[in-house]
Amino acid sequence: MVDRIADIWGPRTPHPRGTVWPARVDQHLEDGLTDADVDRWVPSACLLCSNGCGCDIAVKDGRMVGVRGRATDVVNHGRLGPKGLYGSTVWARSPDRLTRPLVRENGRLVETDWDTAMGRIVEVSRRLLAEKGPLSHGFYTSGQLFTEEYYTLAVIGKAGIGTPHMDGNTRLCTATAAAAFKESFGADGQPGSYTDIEHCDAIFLYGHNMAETQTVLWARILDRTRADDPPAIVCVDPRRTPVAAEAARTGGVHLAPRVGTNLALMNGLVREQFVNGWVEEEWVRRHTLGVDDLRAAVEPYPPEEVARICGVDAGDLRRAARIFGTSGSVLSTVLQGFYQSHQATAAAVAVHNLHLLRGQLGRPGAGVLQMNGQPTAQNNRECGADGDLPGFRNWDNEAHVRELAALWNVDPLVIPHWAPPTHAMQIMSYVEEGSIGLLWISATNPAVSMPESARIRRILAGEQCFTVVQDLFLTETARLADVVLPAAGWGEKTGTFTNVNRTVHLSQQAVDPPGEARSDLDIFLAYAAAMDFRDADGRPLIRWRTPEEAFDAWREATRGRPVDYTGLSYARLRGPTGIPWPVNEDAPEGTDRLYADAEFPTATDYCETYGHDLLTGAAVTEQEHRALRPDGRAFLKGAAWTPPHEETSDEYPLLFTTGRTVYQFHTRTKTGRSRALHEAAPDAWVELSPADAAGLGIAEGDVVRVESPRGAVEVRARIGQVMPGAVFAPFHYGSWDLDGAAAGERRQANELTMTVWDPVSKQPYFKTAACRVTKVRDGDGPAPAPTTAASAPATGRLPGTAGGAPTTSRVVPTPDYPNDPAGGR
Ligand SMILES: Nc1nc2c(c(=O)[nH]1)N[C@H]1C(S)=C(S)[C@@H](COP(=O)(O)OP(=O)(O)OC[C@H]3O[C@@H](n4cnc5c(=O)[nH]c(N)nc54)[C@H](O)[C@@H]3O)O[C@H]1N2
Ligand SMILES: Nc1nc2c(c(=O)[nH]1)N[C@H]1C(S)=C(S)[C@@H](COP(=O)(O)OP(=O)(O)OC[C@H]3O[C@@H](n4cnc5c(=O)[nH]c(N)nc54)[C@H](O)[C@@H]3O)O[C@H]1N2
Ligand code: SF4
Ligand SMILES: [Mo]
Repeated sequence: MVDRIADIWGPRTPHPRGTVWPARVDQHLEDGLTDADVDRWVPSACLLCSNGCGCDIAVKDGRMVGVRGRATDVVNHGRLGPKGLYGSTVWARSPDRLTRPLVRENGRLVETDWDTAMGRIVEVSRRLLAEKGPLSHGFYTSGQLFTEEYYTLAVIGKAGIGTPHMDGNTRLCTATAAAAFKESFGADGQPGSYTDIEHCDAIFLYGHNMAETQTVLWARILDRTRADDPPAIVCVDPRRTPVAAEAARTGGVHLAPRVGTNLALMNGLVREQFVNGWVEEEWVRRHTLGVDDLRAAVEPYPPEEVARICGVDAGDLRRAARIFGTSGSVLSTVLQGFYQSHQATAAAVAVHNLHLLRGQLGRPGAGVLQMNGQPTAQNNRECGADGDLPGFRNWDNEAHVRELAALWNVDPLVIPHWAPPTHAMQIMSYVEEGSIGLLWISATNPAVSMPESARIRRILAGEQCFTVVQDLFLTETARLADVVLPAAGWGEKTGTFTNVNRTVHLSQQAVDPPGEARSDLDIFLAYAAAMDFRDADGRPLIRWRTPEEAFDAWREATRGRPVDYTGLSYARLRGPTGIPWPVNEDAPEGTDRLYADAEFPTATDYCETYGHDLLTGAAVTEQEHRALRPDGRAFLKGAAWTPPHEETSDEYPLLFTTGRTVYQFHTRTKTGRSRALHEAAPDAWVELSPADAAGLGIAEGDVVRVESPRGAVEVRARIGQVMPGAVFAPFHYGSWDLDGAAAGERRQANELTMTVWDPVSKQPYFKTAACRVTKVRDGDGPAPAPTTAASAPATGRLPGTAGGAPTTSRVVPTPDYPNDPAGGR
């Protein structure tokens, strides 16, 4: 029995390099129930991060009462992490679930029936379409719905209404991953595989606290670093995370760059490859474009200059570069410390540059994982509810638009493709100005999660726009809506989703949703029916009714595209494991790793974008792209580092950055309702370095005020592991407590962040702002921060965070995993 709050990664199963990761089945049943109490187990996958661990849901008396990892699943080999174990099922029975639609009457939200709620939406929608046309509609969705739901919404938005104003919170999350893939390789799609962990010599984690944010993947790494012949870990993070600690243990390097200087650091690493002759010249000549421009772009970044800009040691930079340049196989992972920080796409692309220069792609151990965060972010990008065109099609390519028009039997002119799709922050600006008169928000809580919260609250509360919010709970955002629709959640509906390394899972309905709550698919279908969207022949535009029919329709949209689902079906997905796309006649078992033949989807007629200048975001034209004749070669692209938008000053001398703790998921609507997870991280805090805290007269647990030019929070201070000059805040805590009490805005990290975004990916910068910290009063105990992982106190003197109900963890015989280079079928 294991307390998985205290033991985050569970027991080790170390194993030699090149062998299969052993299977270990983790299980948690609520309230001391045992296997004998469970009526049935329903196959699914965990929806609390992008890792997508295969699991079965325990059902008793029509209720979800626990989860068990699936030993046969290629993703997790049976394991689950603290969020998956303790946070997957409890929220579903929470007494404050939304069970009936709400509409605003005289300023207040009141319960109503579906006909009334949907009737209001349809009335506004029809009126706006008649008076102002399609640009009056905006859809802001999620990284947490299912494929079938995104695809349906995409068809509604693009072919039913014809609005370019569609995006997901994926813009806040993994827009940069998608953008970086498109720039380097021509299309979205994860090159690497989790199986690279078993084979590599070194693992580089860039702005990625994997130990807390994909705990099961980190357990997979620990099972190599704690065995013989471990890979060297290199960590790029301004905090001393568990990843950084592992770098020290394995003889790797922890580079802690000043917040906002990632690109300078990357340029330094790339330059070292050239200077030391580590570039695989022949591979680069055959498979890439742009090496001379890249060499010139990184020339101004010798180690001493990088040291000056980033505040890292020049020797450490050289050591990290040497590990990259001399290892036989390297795996890199990238996440929000890059995607949400200054010059995001350029920095993420620089990781590709390193791999391309060294020919480190497409074979076991040599891979890139531009990570996702949300469990279904990938599907939104694939299906195009985020504004992209479905199937990684290029909105700028008339032939791609015609393919979709033929598939949907609509006039190509209906499908918005006259300008780039509108990104989320721009959608909010149109809502602010009132040119978008109907904003439909599904499965996201922007009042807490978007930057510059005061502005977002003002926009959503304003009279100028009619807002619909579709959620499980009355969130901060739902409280500002005109209509609130009660949704069914995970386990209460059926659908598919795709994890970081392209593995598709079928998540089956285990229980009924509460009250009148409906699946997001049913809600979108009901809207489409009420709006009576028709195709060119007058038939209903959307002809599917069930999740499976929606999946089959989506599968057709992937034919001939890189994201090829043609070999997948619900029947196939009911098997023992998720299956990574592409799945087709050539690859019936799916594909573990892309680009094994170093053939990239860059041909002008095939690619998803013609590309951009990484410094300015200026678009490359079709003609320019064609003239380069990329024809399957990857792009090497560089850019100069520029100082971040908001630098420190006398008034705001510290750098503010934000992120996560292992125990909470986002705005906590699920994890906050689990007692174990809630108590492990019950309230907001900020992390200060011991040096800064001493200078400001601040001790552990003191209440401090943190201010930026946009707002302030008052929370307790953890004297922690962040580098001097930086202040770290978790963004999980909104203005309402989960027991329904108002907590005020004084603890919401996004009060301080700013409305700026990357020029290429348009991802907002949650990780750079200037701030000042002052002490408000003495504390009465330690900060409410966990004492484990990256939030551990610098002194290490506080008791360890614990208190998870017992879970079981059993090592079981290791099955064969399809496609696994170390032990597949
Ligand atoms: N427990 C938990 N797990 C999650 C989630 C969750 O909410 N909770 N959310 C999921 C989602 S949607 C996402 S997107 C992922 C995010 O996963 P991560 O990206 O791993 O998480 P973050 O904490 O946002 O940021 C990672 C690290 O970036 C560092 N950082 C901050 N500024 C900079 C900088 O300028 N440069 C560099 N190099 N690093 C910087 C921070 O110190 C932090 O340790 O996690 C997923 N998994
Ligand atoms: N300062 C700062 N801000 C950040 C970040 C950061 O690192 N720092 N990270 C950003 C990132 S990467 C992300 S991903 C976002 C996350 O930000 P949000 O998406 O706003 O966070 P969640 O709390 O996951 O919101 C999801 C909502 O969907 C609801 N929901 C869950 N399942 C379903 C369903 O099946 N149907 C419906 N209709 N609703 C459902 C939940 O109750 C919840 O209210 O935050 C971003 N904001
Ligand atoms: S690693 Fe992610 S997907 Fe796996 S159990 Fe944890 S939260 Fe769920
Ligand atoms: Mo995310």
